[in-house]
Amino acid sequence: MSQALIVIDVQNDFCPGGALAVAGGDEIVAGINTRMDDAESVILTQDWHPADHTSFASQHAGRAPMEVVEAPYGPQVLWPDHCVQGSHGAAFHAALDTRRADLILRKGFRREIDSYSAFFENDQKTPTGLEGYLRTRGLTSLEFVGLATDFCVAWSALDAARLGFEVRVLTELCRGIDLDGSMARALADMRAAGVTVV
Ligand code: VGL
Ligand code: ZN
Repeated sequence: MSQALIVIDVQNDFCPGGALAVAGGDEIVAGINTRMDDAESVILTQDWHPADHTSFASQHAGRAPMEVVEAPYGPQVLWPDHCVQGSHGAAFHAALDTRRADLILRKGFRREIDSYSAFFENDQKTPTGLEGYLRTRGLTSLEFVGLATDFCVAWSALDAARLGFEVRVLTELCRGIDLDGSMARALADMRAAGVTVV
């Protein structure tokens, strides 16, 4: 069984000082670099939004970050502007070793739709292409680390499990946002879906 380490969104905006900072987001970088040594393949994802992305609260008059609106594809949390294409915030954390990456997958680049998962946009239908990449390379066992545990990591791991991959999430190398109990819910959902949460 061939194994891939999938590193989710270790970008400046999700680290302390960033626009959507996750507490301790920078603490996991060194451990992720070490983990790359044992991985057969390393894949990085990069949240990559146009400046007028509809997930930004700034695009909705009278709305504040962390409020939830109804998008055509379901409930959508409104975020502070983050990971704008080409910005410093969208760049990988400077200490992340990007040299080992076989693939850098960008997501969230379409204005009208958010994409937490590395596999599908938030309509849960539009594919990013990652499934095809993994299958054509024969990578069947996936290990997830990165940011944020309860959003992009969890949505990616849940989709991967649903697609039939063997999935592990290393929580020591993840950090979460924890919005209204989202952390406990994400961990429970992943376990219920057959994800090995370590
Ligand atoms: C993420 C919220 C918005 C994440 C990305 O990487 O978990 N969360 N965009
Ligand atoms: Zn985003």
